[in-house]
Amino acid sequence: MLSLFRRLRRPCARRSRSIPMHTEVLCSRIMLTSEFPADDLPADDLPADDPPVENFAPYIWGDVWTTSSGTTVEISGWVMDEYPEGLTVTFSGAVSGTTTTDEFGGFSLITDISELGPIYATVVDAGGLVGSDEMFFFDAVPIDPPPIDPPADNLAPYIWGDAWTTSVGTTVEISGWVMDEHPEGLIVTFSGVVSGTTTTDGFGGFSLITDISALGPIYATVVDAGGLVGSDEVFFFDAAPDINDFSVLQLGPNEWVLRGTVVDEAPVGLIVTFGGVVPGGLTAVVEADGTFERYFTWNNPSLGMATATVDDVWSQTSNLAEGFVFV
Ligand SMILES: [Ca+2]
Ligand SMILES: [Ca+2]
Repeated sequence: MLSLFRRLRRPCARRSRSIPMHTEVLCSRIMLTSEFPADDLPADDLPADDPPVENFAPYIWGDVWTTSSGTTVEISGWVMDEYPEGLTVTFSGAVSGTTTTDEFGGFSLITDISELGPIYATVVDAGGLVGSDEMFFFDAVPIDPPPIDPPADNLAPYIWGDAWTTSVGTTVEISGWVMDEHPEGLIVTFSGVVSGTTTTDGFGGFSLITDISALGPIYATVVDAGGLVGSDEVFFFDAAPDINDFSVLQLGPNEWVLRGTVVDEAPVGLIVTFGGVVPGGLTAVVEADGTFERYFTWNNPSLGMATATVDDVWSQTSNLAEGFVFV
């Protein structure tokens, strides 16, 4: 009984500043009549000469909230009446539907709202008396949220990159950073002598290992979530090879060897070509450590200079190395 009393008080209290005077009177009357509802008392305890309870029109109060899911809203509220349970609440206006009050007069309906506009809730009590309320779904919560504009202070992303050889052929690694308000997950697009894309990590870092078609400019471009663009020109430096310590040695009566070292970013597999006084057509393959040697038979050695040259993977030609042939 006490809980019923409290539940009935709540809507009256919440509406006390705005409900009409007759409603406050009704609230008080409900409290009084509810303290001794006829159903809870034995029949022989009812005063025999009690006048019949006067039926008052139901009072209905409701409000509407977004469910934050599309145009679905929740309407809930209370009906105060001598017998508030099981009454049908009918909605019209921007919402169409019905629901039924619980034992305390509470009701709730989750439904779609067709448009922004007034919602009318109507209830009819057991005696045929009508109560109604007008609810407004505030359009501060938009039915169709407009696209989110980028913040006015969105700054263009800043991108910085560099490229290094992997020391394997023409494969290079390009890596760098994007600085932005939201640097993660941005796509970096490469053009110029490199074609490809990669995605920034949580800190704006990026890396791509790829073949480079030729020595030349590499452009890295990034677009932030607001559509602003940042770009950088990445320079890949690669020097022509150098041949050091080139020598021609006689090992036996007709056995000779050409030796030297290639200094280059990616020396392995380069082909050294020999010339000068040594027999024509001699070449050597450079090892990973840059060294090369070529053994050959030379029956009629000539006094003079042997030469060696090598092209790197970018077809850049080395110095012309010379080694004196002592016969
Ligand atoms: Ca930005
Ligand atoms: Ca080189």
